[in-house]
Amino acid sequence: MWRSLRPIGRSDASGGYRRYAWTGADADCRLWFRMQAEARRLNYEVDRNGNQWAWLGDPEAGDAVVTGSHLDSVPDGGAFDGPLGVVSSFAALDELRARGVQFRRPLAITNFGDEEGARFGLACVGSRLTAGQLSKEQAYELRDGDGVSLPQAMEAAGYDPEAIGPDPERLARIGAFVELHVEQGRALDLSGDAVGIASAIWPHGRWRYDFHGEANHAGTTRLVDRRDPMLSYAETVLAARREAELAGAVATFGKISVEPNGVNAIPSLVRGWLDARAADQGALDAVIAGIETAARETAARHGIDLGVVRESFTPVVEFEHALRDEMVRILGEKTGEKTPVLGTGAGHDAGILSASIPTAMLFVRNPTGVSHSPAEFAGEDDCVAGVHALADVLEGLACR
Ligand code: HGY
Ligand code: MN
Ligand code: MN
Ligand code: MN
Repeated sequence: MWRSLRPIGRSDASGGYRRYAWTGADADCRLWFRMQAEARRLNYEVDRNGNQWAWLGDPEAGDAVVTGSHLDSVPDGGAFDGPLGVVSSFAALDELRARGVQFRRPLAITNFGDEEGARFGLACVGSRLTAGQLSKEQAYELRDGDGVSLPQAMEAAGYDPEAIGPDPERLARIGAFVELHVEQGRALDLSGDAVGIASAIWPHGRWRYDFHGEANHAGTTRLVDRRDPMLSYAETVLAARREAELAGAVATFGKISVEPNGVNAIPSLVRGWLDARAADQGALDAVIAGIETAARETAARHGIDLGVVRESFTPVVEFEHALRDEMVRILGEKTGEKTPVLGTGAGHDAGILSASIPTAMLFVRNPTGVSHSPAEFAGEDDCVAGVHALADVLEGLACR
């Protein structure tokens, strides 16, 4: 199963993945998901927002146990972020069938669309739409770098963008959602555990900084006559690192666009995207305020007009204690050990859905700690341990 998925959307140049929403690679991933579902005689469906579901049992019966993740990636992303959760869901179902368990609740496996937001700039679009955290109007505003709108991209991929919108009836039929995910950090590597359970997702958001200066000739414009936005952008990036260290947060300017983007032209506009996260809201507020203050100071000094737009924000997610503790109990019964519980700075579909349904996450050890990079890794034994843990949790939730 893993081998049939791995080549899809993989760049020979970087070894990373380029599985962006509603592109050919995304379509190939979706076809892969459908084939896995139909090979297991699951009832396959696509919801109004393009998320894929594979059902065992009657979806209408209610109180379903759902597991899954996403198949899309960041630019040159790793092989495990998302796919490990979807592959492990199918493998855990195979294991439960091999155990001969009787399912007492409907079970579904999902692939949530556009979780990384690599193409349209907003993370978790599929799950946000279904959970009613992104309106149809807001979704219709999303555009990729070529100016293609989300509805245009969906339509080109054969989906009906008119249908998108909240799906509370679907969520009302779900009793628990569990997402298995490769750990995006080294906590499990440091603790010596193959599998962990999530306690919380840090509050995090994305801000767009627009530095407007004055385009001019790179060769004939004296330094004193320049209003160069690249200077203010650069000073703001350095300030972001300083402010993050002060606040005990993380802040990243990982994406930039420059107009007119010519080697011999002083830019008229430098647009930088900030990703900031912190273990608590106070620290996040402090780092965001500190960065914006520093940006306004450097912009004033260089005669630059500054615009700051908050593009997305996800408040802290405390996973529901009852489901989390139930998972600790189930795994403790099976393994005789206490599965570690750990927080994460990474956003997930489970984080979005936790506002609507009881959700939980399982993490699988990543000895490199690296993610959103081709260097992301999880060892085969740990992946198998993740499948066993997910199967144990699903059995405890849906079969007893
Ligand atoms: O950005 C994130 O934290 C997630 O991987 N989408
Ligand atoms: Mn990711
Ligand atoms: Mn992910
Ligand atoms: Mn996710």
